[in-house]
Amino acid sequence: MAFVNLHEKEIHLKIVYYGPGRGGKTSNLEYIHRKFAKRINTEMVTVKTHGDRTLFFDFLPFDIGLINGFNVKIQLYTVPGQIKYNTTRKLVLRGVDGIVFVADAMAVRREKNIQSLKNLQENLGDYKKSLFKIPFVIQYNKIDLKERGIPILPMATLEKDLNSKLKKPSFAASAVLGTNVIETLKRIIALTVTSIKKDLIQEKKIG
Ligand SMILES: Nc1nc2c(ncn2[C@@H]2O[C@H](COP(=O)(O)OP(=O)(O)OP(=O)(O)O)[C@@H](O)[C@H]2O)c(=O)[nH]1
Ligand SMILES: [Mg+2]
Repeated sequence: MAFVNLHEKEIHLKIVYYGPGRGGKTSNLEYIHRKFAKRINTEMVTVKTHGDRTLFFDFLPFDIGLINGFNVKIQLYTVPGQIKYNTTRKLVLRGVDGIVFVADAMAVRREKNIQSLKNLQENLGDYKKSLFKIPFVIQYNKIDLKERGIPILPMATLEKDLNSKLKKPSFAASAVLGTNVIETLKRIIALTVTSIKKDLIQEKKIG
């Protein structure tokens, strides 16, 4: 459940970008930060090893304004995709309200996507949460590579591999060009806000 301060009328929503190493999670946040630089008056926090790999996580907070009289603050996080950092991934998932799964559309990364989604399911399970219930959006990233002659998986294959059971909203995207990056973000925010509203109404905290 999101952090809700009834006194200050403030809600914090935690959205985590998850997915295989080098899939483009950090690049999504970097694009969002660049695009909304004027409106996001905080710096993006990021810890990288050599070669740009995320070591702990990236963190990007921003306000989306008033919803039902509550000031809604969004906190975007990325996890480190490298297999060896599972403890950190699990920590970042703590208290998560919504998830974007950034899959890598490159044909050579097919198995890595499937492995990473499985890993997400397991880690969420440890928090008694389910991918079927949590606000969730899938992004098939790096579609721009097709133009450069790099083999990309057909969307139908990606959908079959990753979304045939979940049936969640999905976007073909390019985090470097910005294609569908904001659309992905808007969709996950909308799903997360709707889900939190439902929870709050159930608990009769808002009318
Ligand atoms: N061509 C292309 N390259 C991309 C795209 N998104 C990310 N990349 C590149 O892929 C590499 C990895 O991107 P990151 O955003 O660091 O990936 P990550 O998912 O944060 O990786 P980890 O932190 O290791 O989990 C970088 O060199 C990016 O420039 C994309 O849409 N198209
Ligand atoms: Mg990263």
